[in-house]
Formats: sequence, C-alpha cells, structure tokens
Amino acid sequence: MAAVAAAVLAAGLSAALGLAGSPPDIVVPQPGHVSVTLVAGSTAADGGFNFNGYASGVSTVTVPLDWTDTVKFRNAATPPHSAVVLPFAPRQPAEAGAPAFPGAATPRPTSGLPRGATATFSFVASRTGTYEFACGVPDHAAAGMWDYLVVSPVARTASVAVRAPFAPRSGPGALDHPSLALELANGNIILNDDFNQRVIVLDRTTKRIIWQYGVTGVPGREPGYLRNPDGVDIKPAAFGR
Ligand SMILES: [Cu+2]
Repeated sequence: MAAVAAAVLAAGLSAALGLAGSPPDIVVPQPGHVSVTLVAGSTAADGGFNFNGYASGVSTVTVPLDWTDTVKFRNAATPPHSAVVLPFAPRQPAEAGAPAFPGAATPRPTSGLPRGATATFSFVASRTGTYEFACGVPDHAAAGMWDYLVVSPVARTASVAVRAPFAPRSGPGALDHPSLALELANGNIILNDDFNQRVIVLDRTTKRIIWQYGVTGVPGREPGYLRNPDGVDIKPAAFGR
C-alpha cells in the first residue's frame, strides 16, 4: 500500500496534475540503496538558492528506513554551495551544524564547493523522521536553499515528490509537506497534507480542493481533526457493511 502510494505520488501526481521541472534524480540500483542527484543552483529559482530548481521544501525525497543513501552533489552556480542532511527545522539555521547522520555532508559544508565542483557522500538513513537537504554555507538555507528528506518506516522504495506549482504558497490551497497521494477510481487525487493536519481530495481537472478532513493547521485527536496525518487508506466498498 505505502509503496504503491509513494509511486503514485511521484509519478501519478506529477503526471496527473501537470507538474513541470526536474525533481531530484533518484535511482534505486538495488533494494536498500538509493542514489540522489542534487544540483545546487541548477536554475534561477529562488535567486539560484535551490537544489534541482526547488527551494524551501518544494521537493521531498522519501527513503525507507535503514537504506544507504548516496548523494551526488554538483554546484552549477557561481557562489559556493554545499549539501548537508539536517533535521528539518521550521526556522532554518544560519549555518549548518553537524549532519543528522554520520557522513551526510559534502566536504567543509560551511565553505561550500566552487562552481562546477562535484562531491559524493553516503550515509545510512538510520532514524525515521523529517530531515532536509540544506546548503551549509552561511545564510543559504535561510534564503530557501533546502528541500525535504523523509526517512519513512513504511515506504518500500525511494520516491520523490514535488509540491504542485499551482498550489499557492499561502492561503487555504497551500500544501505543507504532502507525503502520500492516491488516485481515486474517478481520477481525483486524495492526499494527506501532513503539516496542514488534513487529508484533501483534489479534482483532477480543476486542481481544486473538493473535500477535506481535518482543520487546516490545527492538530487534534478529536473527531474532525488530524494530527500529522502520514497516510491514507481507502475502505473497500464491502468493508463494514
Ligand atoms: Cu548555498
């Protein structure tokens, strides 16, 4: 279920909703190992402070717990940049601290690497949680140079998702760390919008929210509320009749 949903999120959502751009290139050479390509400053997005054209958590790479992750980093921009895996923090640090996992950084991340330079590092994603690929050069992450990395206890393979570009960055339609999406029988997309504490259904054609469970931004355990929803399951029609 989770693997299918992740695949839908990566492929189905981007195809169904017409996402553009080049999300991080991920390759699974064998189960237990994922290779992620991160290109710093690959486009002019966010003033060049982006990975693969995405900044401020617009892209999310999800990897299964305990997989070995190899990151192939390249700096395509003039300013020095780096990549460090950090615990996700709503407020970005001025400069990178220690990596979240041993070895999960390019060399000397606060200095960065010059234009054209490449570096490869590997780490074991040994703890579940929400992390980020951040540039460790002072003030770069705060300028938006970070994207999500989720270490999932349920994902069966690695995947990448990009927040829908039609979704506004603020207001009721903005998604905040959507982590799972499923295509419904009628073609609409149900997805959980984790940090907005809701599950929503998007109309495939209009891209509008046509159904919601949970109160946007308000976590709770009472009926009508959700607390960091991290998955959806569709009840079979015959179940519970
Ligand atoms: Cu940077």
